[in-house]
This record gives sequence, C-alpha cells and structure tokens, in this order.
Amino acid sequence: MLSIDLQAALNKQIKIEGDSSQIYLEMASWAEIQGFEGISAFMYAQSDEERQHMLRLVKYINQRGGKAEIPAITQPELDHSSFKTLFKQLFEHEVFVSQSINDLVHIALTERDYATHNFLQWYVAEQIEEEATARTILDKINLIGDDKGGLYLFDNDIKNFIQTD
Ligand code: OFO
Repeated sequence: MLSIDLQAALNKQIKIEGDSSQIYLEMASWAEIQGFEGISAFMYAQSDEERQHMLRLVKYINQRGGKAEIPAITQPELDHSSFKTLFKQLFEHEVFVSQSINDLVHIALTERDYATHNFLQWYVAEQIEEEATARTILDKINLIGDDKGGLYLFDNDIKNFIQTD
C-alpha cells in the first residue's frame, strides 16, 4: 500500500507528465503550421510518449491500492520567438522532469518503499534518454541558428530521433 505522501507525490508526477504531453503537442501543432513536417512528427510522437508516461503512473498508483488523480489539462505557454528559444524551453522542461523523478526516488527510498523505487527506475532511465535527445537537438539548433537551409535539413534529420519502442 502506498503512503499518503508517496501517493500525493506520484499524483503530482501524473500532472507533470500530462503537462509534458501538452507541451510537445503544442510544439507539434506549431511546427505543422510552419511546414516543418519532421519536427512536427517528432513532437507528436513525443507527446504520445509523455501520455504513456502519465498512464503508467495512473495504473501503478491504482495497482498499489491508491487512487490516481486525473488532472485538468493545462494550456502550454511557450515562447516561439526563435527555434533556439523554443528548443531551449524543451530542454529545460526535460531537466525539470528529471529533477522531479529524482525527488520521487528520494521519497521512495526514505520511506523504504522498494516497489515504488523499482517502478521509478524505468523513469530514471527514460529521462537520461530524453534529456540527451533534447540536448542533442538543442546543440544542433545552436549550430544552425535561423539559417533556413540548415533548418530544412534539420527538419529531415530529426525524424531519426523518433522512438519506435
Ligand atoms: Fe519527458 O517526461 Fe516523461 O518521463
């Protein structure tokens, strides 16, 4: 059985993953309108992934005898003034998510809830991957700047980052 504190912390993470899904969805739609097909496909896929991260938490909380709280949808507020700004926000968001997962791991260990600790290891590994992807993309964008030709190539290149698992 989950403690009240751990349940509350896991429920908070449900909202964070849901918000992440919305952020990627917003970027997917924006890129689609701009004609960046590759970026859009990547963002739509990421948005789906984040929803899966959210669902995993919902199911885990309920499976452990708790009650998952389904949060309201939050409208993302992103700065689209440049590609660099946009992707920087994405990277910073993933760093924030990793920190939040680390905090959860800490609570699980403090409470000696090893089942939850074990459950969270999947997220720890996933965040390493997501942070690395966001960092690589940001590095590329920093190299390209707002060069149209570079962005065109990048739009094609980013398809390689779409996770298939
Ligand atoms: Fe990229 O946030 Fe989920 O874990």
